[in-house]
This record gives sequence, structure tokens and C-alpha cells, in this order.
Amino acid sequence: MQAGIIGLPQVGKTTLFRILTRAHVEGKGAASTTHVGVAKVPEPRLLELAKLYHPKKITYATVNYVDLGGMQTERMREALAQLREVDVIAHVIRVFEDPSVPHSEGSIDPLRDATNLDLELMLSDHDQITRRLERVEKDLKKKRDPALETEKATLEKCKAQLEAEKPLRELELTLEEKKSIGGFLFLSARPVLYVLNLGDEEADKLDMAVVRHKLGQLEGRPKSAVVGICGRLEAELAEMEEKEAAELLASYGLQEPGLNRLIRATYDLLGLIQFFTAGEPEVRAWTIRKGDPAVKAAGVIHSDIEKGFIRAEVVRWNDLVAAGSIAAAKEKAQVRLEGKEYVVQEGDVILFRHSG
Ligand SMILES: Nc1nc2c(ncn2[C@@H]2O[C@H](COP(=O)(O)OP(=O)(O)O)[C@@H](O)[C@H]2O)c(=O)[nH]1
Ligand SMILES: [Mg+2]
Repeated sequence: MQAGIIGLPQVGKTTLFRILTRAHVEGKGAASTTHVGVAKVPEPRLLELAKLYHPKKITYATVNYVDLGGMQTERMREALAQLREVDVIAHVIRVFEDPSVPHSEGSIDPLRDATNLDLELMLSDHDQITRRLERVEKDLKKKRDPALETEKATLEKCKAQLEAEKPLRELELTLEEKKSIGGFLFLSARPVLYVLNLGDEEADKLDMAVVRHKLGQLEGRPKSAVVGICGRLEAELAEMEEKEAAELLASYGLQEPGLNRLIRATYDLLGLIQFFTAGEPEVRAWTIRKGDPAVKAAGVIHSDIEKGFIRAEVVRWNDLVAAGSIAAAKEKAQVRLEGKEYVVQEGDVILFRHSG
């Protein structure tokens, strides 16, 4: 599972990628090179759990990011092809003003940039659908085929959506319809995170960014989210000692870097949730998909635990922290015994009992 960082040239993509992953990317202007990096999912609940167990190790969940470089017109085709391999699109949009950094479109207009990219994605899908429909219609003339009929009907539905200038991520499809076009990797169907790269002067009012820049249109849409960050400020924070960074954040009235919200939003859009395991050797966050059963969660830890699954002992993390220990939580009847099919909830602390 990974998120692809895209956007126009000089909007702050590489700056963001570097601080997300603390990775060292060599050289400037390496627009066409792809960089993959791993970001830790910030999780204060792990620290709360650690207070109970004093573990040797704390392990965070992670999200993978790829820096896909600039989406300038002359390399649009190549850029779009790379996008087919990502699960979520993180679209970095320039909002910050800085005369020393040129804007490829000549002016700052975040709504225009967001809309233009979405249109490119829709155009690409529209092309693909048109070509496929021609093929399908030809084949249907030769011989009747119910599966192909369904595919045709679904593609036509998608086409109408695109012609109304709406992305496929906002189109509701039945399971059968989804299956019929499952082989296509439509770009406008990907969840999208609009990342507003703001000037430092907005650091103390990140929440207001959407309203200030009249971007309400981007908010509250299906399979998408908007987050504001101050790229340059975050880059400075990332270079600092923890204490210094906390002081600088506090001076802006902030409790945590904008980056944290960005990573969490990506994680949500990927459809992922965390559950925890806690003990003296390690307190750890694990990643599963929303809706996964306990036996699958067990398999994420180790295939032996999945195979020998007996039961899961489950407690809500806040109940465990409030109780102070598993024994105390058990006394309060807050520890449940669950079977293989139990649907794991975000924030469950689980101990798996297994044979072998
Ligand atoms: N003033 C200001 N400059 C920024 C900010 N973020 C990035 N930059 C500058 O913009 C230029 C392009 O940044 P870069 O991350 O390489 O952009 P990319 O082309 O999208 O990868 C660099 O000179 C950065 O220092 C920001 O939040 N504020
Ligand atoms: Mg770059």
C-alpha cells in the first residue's frame, strides 16, 4: 500500500517527502527520479500503553510514500502512468507566496491547480473507457455475452460520470459493477488527499486555510480529504531537537506538527486501521484493513498465530490504560474473548492465544 506525492513543479513535493520520511534525497531538480520512503504513523496511544509495560521497544505502524516528481504538461503521460501503481494520491498544492520560487502557471491559484489535476485524471480515464467500449461493442456484435454486457453498462455509467466532470471516486457502484471493471486501474477512482502547502504566516491558523483560500469546494467529498501544512516550517522542525521543536510549535499555538495529521489522513484514505499488541518486550501498532477479522489480524503478526488461532483476548486501549493493567481490566470485565470471525476495531489491544 502506498501513497504517491504529485503536483506541479516547485510546490514543495520533495520538501514534504523528505520530512515525511526523514529520508535524504540527493541532489536538486531530480524531477524525474522516483523516491520511495517510509513514514511512521504518529500514535500517542502507544506511549500511553508503554507507561503500563515499560517495554524494551515501541514499534509504530508505517505508510509508504513515493515522490513522483512534477506533473508538468510535457511529462504528463509518464506521470500518469506512474500513478497507476499508487493506492492514494497526495496532491501537493502551492498556496505559499514566495517571489523567489517561480510558479509554473504564473500565479497562485490553489483551486485551479486542484481542479486541473483532477481533470487530467478524468481525461485519462475517459480515453481508456472510450477505447475499451469500442472493443466491447465490436465483440458484442459477434456474440452475446452477459459478462461483457455488464461491463459495457458499467463503463457507460462511468463515462457519463466523467462527462459530467465528476471523478470516478464519487460514483457509487454495486459490487457486481465493481467486479465487472475490476481489471482497470482508473486514476480518478483513487482516493485523493489535497495537501495545501501554506506560508509560515498561516501556521497558527491551519484549520482556517480552506475558508481563507476559498477551497470549500474540495472539502467533504467522498474518498478525499484536505490538510494544510507549512512545508518550510515543518522542514525546520524536522531538523531540530525534540525540545526545541516543541517550543517552536508552541510559539505558533500548535500541539503537533501538521505532518502528523497528514500521515493519519493518508492512512485513513488507504482504508487502514491499527490494532495494538502490548507486553514487556514490545508495545506495537499493527496495520490491517477496515473490516478484517481477528484471524487475519493474527496473520499480520505471524502465519503460525493465524494457523494455530484459538482465540483473541480483546480490550479497548482506553479501558486498558484507565484500568492500569490487563488483570485490572479483566476484573472489570473489559477483556472480551473473541473468535476468528470477530471484526477487529480500530484501537483494540489484542492478545492472541494460539497452539503450536
Ligand atoms: N516559502 C516557502 N518555500 C517553500 C515551501 N515549501 C517548499 N518551498 C521551496 O520551494 C522550492 C521547491 O520545493 P521542492 O520541495 O523542491 O518542490 P517540488 O518541485 O514540488 O519537489 C524550494 O526552493 C523550497 O525551498 C514553503 O512552505 N514556503
Ligand atoms: Mg521535487
